[in-house]
Amino acid sequence: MSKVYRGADALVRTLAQAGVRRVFTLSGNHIMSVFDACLDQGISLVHTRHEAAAVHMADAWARLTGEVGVAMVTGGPGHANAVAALYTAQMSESPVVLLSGQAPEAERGLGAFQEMRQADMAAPVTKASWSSAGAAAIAGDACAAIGLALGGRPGPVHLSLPSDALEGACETSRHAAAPPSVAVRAPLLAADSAAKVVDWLADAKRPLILCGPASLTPRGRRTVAALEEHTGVPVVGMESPRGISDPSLGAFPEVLAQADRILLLGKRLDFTLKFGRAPAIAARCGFVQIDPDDDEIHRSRRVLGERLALAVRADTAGAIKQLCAQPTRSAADDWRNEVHAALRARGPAQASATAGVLHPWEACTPLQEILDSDPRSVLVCDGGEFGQWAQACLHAPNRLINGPAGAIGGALPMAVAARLAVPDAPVIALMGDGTAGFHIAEFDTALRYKLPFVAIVGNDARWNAEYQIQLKTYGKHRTIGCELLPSRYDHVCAAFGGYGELVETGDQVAAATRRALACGRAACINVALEGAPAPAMPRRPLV
Ligand SMILES: Cc1ncc(C[n+]2csc(CCOP(=O)(O)OP(=O)(O)O)c2C)c(N)n1
Ligand SMILES: [Mg+2]
Repeated sequence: MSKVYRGADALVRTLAQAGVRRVFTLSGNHIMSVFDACLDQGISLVHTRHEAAAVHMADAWARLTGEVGVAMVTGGPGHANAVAALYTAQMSESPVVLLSGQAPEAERGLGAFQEMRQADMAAPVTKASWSSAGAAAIAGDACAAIGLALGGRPGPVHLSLPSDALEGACETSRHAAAPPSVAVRAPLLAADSAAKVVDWLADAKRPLILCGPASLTPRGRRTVAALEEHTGVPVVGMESPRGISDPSLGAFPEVLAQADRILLLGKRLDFTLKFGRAPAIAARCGFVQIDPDDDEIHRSRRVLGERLALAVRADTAGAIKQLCAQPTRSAADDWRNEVHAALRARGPAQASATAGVLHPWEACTPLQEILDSDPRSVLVCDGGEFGQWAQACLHAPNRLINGPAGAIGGALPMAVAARLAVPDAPVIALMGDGTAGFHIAEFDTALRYKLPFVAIVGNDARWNAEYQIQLKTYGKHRTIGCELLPSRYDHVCAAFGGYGELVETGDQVAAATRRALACGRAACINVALEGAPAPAMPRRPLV
């Protein structure tokens, strides 16, 4: 075996120097040199059953650890499969780098095997997307990709790697670039701007600080909690595709409509906030925005006009620190209590009227005790109606949801990566039956790598979220194309070698989940479910 130092070696060395410990991947012709190079650099590969699953895993890893999450796939169709999952990472502001092998540069334009305009394809769902120019460029490109993903508003970056660049020789000393020690950040918020913002908030009667997904990582949640403590202004994190109707925010719309001043702190003014329009937000409510992106600020200016009192381009995490460094001014405790009561508000307990099936409330609530049993528990919730119930009923210090992208299917692979990121705590992932089918083969990945977690599949034998839309919009005689079979997803998991149980009564949920956790293998609890609509916003906050 020759010991030529290749582009692939430069890539892997650069990743290792940047602190990357594992790469989520699926093999393919164009990237086998990188697999080979990983043997020498101590980077572990987690190889999956679908390229989109590899990206979802990198996304979950990034959100839970705060590190960059790296996915690597082969060129052409492997790349195309991966791109779909980048949208979830993009909307969740998750620092992911997708490395895709590519047809060799020497064959470009000749109709090469799996030749495709890969960088163009990934561009709309990434912060930056390009193809490496050759072996000598790879280390620098990898550094740049990581720095870009982590900096500013975090998000996915794509780098295509022609196979002849990966396999081509490059010089060790010249081309192993220094590791990216710091991300490419937006400017720091100046102290006088921070003082102005704090004063502006203190002069409000009913102020709110709204944060976006990047501030809702485990570390982010701790810093925004400190910001609320310091300023006395309620801070609300928003990361749901259902926006202000996020079921985990209870009666939030009631207090949002009363706010007189809102600080958008890295929070986009988009559909999740009804574009700032009344009645969701009062027409006279003023705004200040601190955001790492000029584009976001321009958009807010266009939409809000004079209601935007001040807008500053600045790094979000740095701005939180700077705001916390300002002297506090007295804040209205009544308002803060009112906001908290609204956020806590939930509808009443629910039960299914049909024997042998559970209402989603009965399927979810028994799990809280298990999540509470460990301070590092991980809760993963997908979308769909069952996902909304899970988000309304359950909370945990480590929480991953599908995010503003609103794409379903990521929860199962995310749970696998969550187990790697948080090795010794319970990982519980809740998803609908339709959703479970997207990446069900990732039970195999979990079993191969001995990564136990419990998937709770709410099985109502339909794509219920869409069925509910049909009921409301077209009536009960015009439902079509949303029915599924009451399939035994627990048996599917068992067939891969995992643990499975069927649950048909509420009192079995906690016991079955405990048995699943105790068995130490990936597990699926298939819950026979009544297809209820997502929880409606409770009308009056319960204090
Ligand atoms: C990738 C993707 N495809 C389709 C949709 C549309 N969609 C949203 S929820 C949903 C139904 C989900 O069904 P299931 O997982 O069974 O959950 P349920 O709503 O039945 O509880 C569908 C099809 C989507 N959001 N994302
Ligand atoms: Mg369903």
